[in-house]
Amino acid sequence: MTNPAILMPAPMLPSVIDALDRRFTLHRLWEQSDPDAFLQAHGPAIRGMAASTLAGPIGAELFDRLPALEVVANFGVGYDNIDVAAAKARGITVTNTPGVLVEEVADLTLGLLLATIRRLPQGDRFVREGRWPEGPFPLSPTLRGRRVGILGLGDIGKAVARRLEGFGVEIAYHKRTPQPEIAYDYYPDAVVLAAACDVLIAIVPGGAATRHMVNAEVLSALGPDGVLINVARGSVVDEGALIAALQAGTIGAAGLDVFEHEPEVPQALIDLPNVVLLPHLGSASTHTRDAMGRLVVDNLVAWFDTGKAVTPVG
Ligand code: NAP
Ligand code: 8YV
Repeated sequence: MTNPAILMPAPMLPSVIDALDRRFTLHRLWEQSDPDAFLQAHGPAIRGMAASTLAGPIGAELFDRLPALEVVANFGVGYDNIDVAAAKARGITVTNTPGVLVEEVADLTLGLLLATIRRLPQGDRFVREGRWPEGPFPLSPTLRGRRVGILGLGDIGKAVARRLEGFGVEIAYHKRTPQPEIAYDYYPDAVVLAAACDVLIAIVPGGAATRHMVNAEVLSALGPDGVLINVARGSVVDEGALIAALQAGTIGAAGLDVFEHEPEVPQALIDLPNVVLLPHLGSASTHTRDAMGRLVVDNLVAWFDTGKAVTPVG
């Protein structure tokens, strides 16, 4: 019996490629000189896909060229890169990588929060530029006495909250469904959460439902000492409104791991002194990316061995 054919639209970790090569007939779309002709010739035989955000949006247009597609295994817990409704309409199962990256992303979130409030990258630059002998680095704002609002108290939001408890700050949250068993104060939307807090951490999924959830009104409610941390998706924050708020001093600072048009970062953000910018590093350790890669492979293997994925979405 021939191995099921799997399409990989964009490169993934060598460990993932090797594992899929051993078990399946793996087609590397990005290596094809004419991807269109390749899909024309081989699309009808493709039964699985290993996807990532590097491949761009995956939806009806591609699915129509893959009539035998059964399963799309996404490298990432967020799957806003995939049109799940279009997949569902065609009976295609979508999987993601929950669990294995939760603690890593939460660690990064706390690192970004401290770096932003205590201006750690700015301090590092100060030393490297030889400016310390000229006088001390200016005093920074503080995390002390702050109230932190978590927008999206899911797996990662809860892991962030657990860490914040150790920092002795007050915690509040917003999500669509309140969880009365959780001791933190619940707020019914992003504006009232921001008004009650002076740090806002965005960790909701991306997509239409959360697009620009952090807008000018939310930023204004956060206030002039307010700090925004975005580790969710760039689409969650209205980047234009954020730049305007930072320039006007409507909020105090921002720490951003994600952007509306990655890997492009607006020059206006780069020029601002009160912003810490990271290139989407949330899960980006060797340890965690390897675990995510194994789950992508496990999902495809389980699907073709048993007809059931390990971590299907929805
Ligand atoms: P999760 O466990 O599914 O949690 C998502 C949370 O967001 C839940 O509390 C959910 O609660 C809430 N939510 C969903 N839609 C909402 C809406 N429209 N309005 C308000 N709240 C909403 O997911 P997770 O594992 O914590 O991951 C969250 C997201 O983080 C991912 O989808 C991804 O976009 C992002 N992420 C980023 C990185 C990075 O590298 N920066 C890494 C991993 C993940 P309700 O359903 O009650 O609303
Ligand atoms: C990955 C992420 O960097 O899991 C997610 O949702 O944003 C990150 O862990 C990304 O998915 C890699 O493509």
